[in-house]
Amino acid sequence: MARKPASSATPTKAARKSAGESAKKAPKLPGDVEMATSFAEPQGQGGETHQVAAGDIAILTSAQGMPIADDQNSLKYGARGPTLLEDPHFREKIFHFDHERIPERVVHARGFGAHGFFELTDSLADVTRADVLQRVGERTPAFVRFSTVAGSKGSFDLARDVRGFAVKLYTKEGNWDLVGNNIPVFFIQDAIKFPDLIHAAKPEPDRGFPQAQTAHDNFWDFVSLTPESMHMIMWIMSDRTIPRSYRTMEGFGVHTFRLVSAEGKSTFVKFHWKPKQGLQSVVWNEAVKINGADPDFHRRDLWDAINAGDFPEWELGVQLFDEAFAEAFDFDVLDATKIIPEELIPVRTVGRLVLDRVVDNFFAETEQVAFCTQNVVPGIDFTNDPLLQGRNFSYLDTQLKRLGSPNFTHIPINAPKCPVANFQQDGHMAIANPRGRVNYEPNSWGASIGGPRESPERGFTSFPAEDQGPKLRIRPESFADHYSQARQFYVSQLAIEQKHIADALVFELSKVERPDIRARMVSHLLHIDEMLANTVADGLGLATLPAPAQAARAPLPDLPPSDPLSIVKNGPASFKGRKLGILMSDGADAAIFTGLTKALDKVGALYEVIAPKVGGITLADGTAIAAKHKIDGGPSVLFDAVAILVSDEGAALLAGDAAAQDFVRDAFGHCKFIGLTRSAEPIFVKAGIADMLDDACLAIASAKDAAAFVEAIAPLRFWPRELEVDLDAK
Ligand code: HDE
Repeated sequence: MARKPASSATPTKAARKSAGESAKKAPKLPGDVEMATSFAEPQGQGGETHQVAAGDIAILTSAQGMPIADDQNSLKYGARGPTLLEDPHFREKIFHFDHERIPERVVHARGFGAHGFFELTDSLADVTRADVLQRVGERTPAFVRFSTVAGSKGSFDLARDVRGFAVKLYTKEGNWDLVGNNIPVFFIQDAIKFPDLIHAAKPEPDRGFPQAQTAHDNFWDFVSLTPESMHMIMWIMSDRTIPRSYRTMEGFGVHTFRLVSAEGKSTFVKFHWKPKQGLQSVVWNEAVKINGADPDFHRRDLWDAINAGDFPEWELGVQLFDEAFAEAFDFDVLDATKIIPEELIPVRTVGRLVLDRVVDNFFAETEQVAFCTQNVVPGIDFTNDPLLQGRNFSYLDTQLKRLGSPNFTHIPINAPKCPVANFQQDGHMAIANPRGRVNYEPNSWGASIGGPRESPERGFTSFPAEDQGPKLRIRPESFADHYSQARQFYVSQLAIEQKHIADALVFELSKVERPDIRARMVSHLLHIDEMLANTVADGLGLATLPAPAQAARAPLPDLPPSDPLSIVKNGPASFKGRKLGILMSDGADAAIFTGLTKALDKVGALYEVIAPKVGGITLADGTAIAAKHKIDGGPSVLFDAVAILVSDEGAALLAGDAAAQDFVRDAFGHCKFIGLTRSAEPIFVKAGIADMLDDACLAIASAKDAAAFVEAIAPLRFWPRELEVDLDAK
């Protein structure tokens, strides 16, 4: 039985348009003169793609620019016949789709990037000839990509993990990539162990899980057999690995680099990025829940902040030191498992990094950006840190695999913003081949067509460090102390932060199936802090304490605590840039709501309304307020503090709702500041916490109270509460 062709039963707007339904004004074709914008920036000799006719709707075209008449149906014999191989549009479209994916990064696969600028605030002309570090006030375009390390591209943002903090500065003398982390030390001292470390941290190879977490046997097996990782273990078990936002974490270059002056003098340097927003983290139970409520929590946060004009900012700091300091220092400055305490070498602030523009296209920019540690500029140089030396090979190599061609430098996000002139040519996707007849040098074609020449004056020269000695596969004796700085980090933390480290160790090791691995970890902790070792052993239910691990070198007597190592000591100064969740119902007090939102605006904070229905609520005075979330889509874990503004009827309604109960119970359990109107009480009663309310649960009865509440919520959390709500603390 013949059936009616169903093809254009409900043609889409675009199909109607291209079928010429509006015949009044003929749509412009790509070739027409009045061309305006292109989706992709023209690059090299490539020319414009995807042309858009000015003042009109773009015409859909094939990749070759052929206008498309019908994008809804493939070409067939009859209405129900076989699809014809002849259809060029269908073939091209499917072919392109089939090839959309590129390999994800082998580490740091999940990330998020943004554009901005670096501005020099203090010239480093005295120690380096790096052009970007000469002139105070000069701005250099920047692109930054933040990332987690272990998870794959689609994993959740709040994994307990190190964060990447990779900065590309498009300087006038080439791209300078400072590919750092949010932690100033690393797990290993020699790059040859990197594949083992990453294999151990990633999902176990037979089963393909766990995803984006180190809480499994292989990771703890490897690190417990690798004592050099103990300092890093202290950092990753601290709340540094569960940051509140990319905006609220530090960045570190990790390695010792060199700055080289115009006179050829070398100064060692460690790079620091310090967030103007203060250091902020979440708590573990919260992180677990955020991952379910909003797996994109960090990328959304950065996107929202930049789009709202609240541009995140960091100071660039440098620790500068010479050979004499390096010789006298207790540790080897080439050992990436060590810091130089700021009390010994103060951090000199020399610039600021501001992120003020989100990407236009995630794939083109964030995914295709290619950082390479070898990308330095004249005046910046490497040291012999064996981790850095290994990275210099790895990053260039991995880009070839990921981006498929040595011409990845032609991709706009990777292309320098200064002149590029050399004789490199051809290869896959060569879109910026040099012009002219001459593609070699030396040549005798003269200045105009002979192409670029070296510049001994301006060009990059390596610092002529003297190195000699036999070839050896050996770890220097000066790298042998694995515990002293781990202890220094631990004793620099406040009691609440030390508790979080112990909690994290117990949590992670409780996921480890082999008891001998758990005990081996405790044997290392005994060198770091006996109390910590005992607490963890107790938390794991170890029957006896193991003997201390064999130490390659006895730890130094106590190193002094260092304040910059603590998050809480370097927390936010106000609620600026943070977000209040306001749980509301119909009939909520209008004066309080207005007072609260005005006070938040005043400090530069954000708020979101959570309501029984996403359509919003009506205040007692009849004003309609839009909601951002329906109650079960806006749990309190998404906010820095919460307020409950409800009427008596609203409270009665919400008190019986599990999501509303969770809202207040979680806010309380996560030590958040809570503002509440008198009517809100039934919700707290039903949540079972009404008789526990403390000094950080603030009554709001007027607009004045609301303003006082916003002042009171400046600290990160109300930590004394944790001792009341955590079994481990009792
Ligand atoms: Fe990386 N690392 N890494 N790493 N790393 C990569 O490069 C590597 C290390 C860091 O947002 C890879 O393009 C080795 C330390 C960041 O695109 C790869 C060693 C630090 C990013 C690689 C290290 C980092 C990467 C994977 C040990 C902090 C993400 C994809 C010697 C200072 C950059 C890629 C982005 C990415 C190798 C150790 C930071 C495979 C061999 C230490 C922020 O090349």
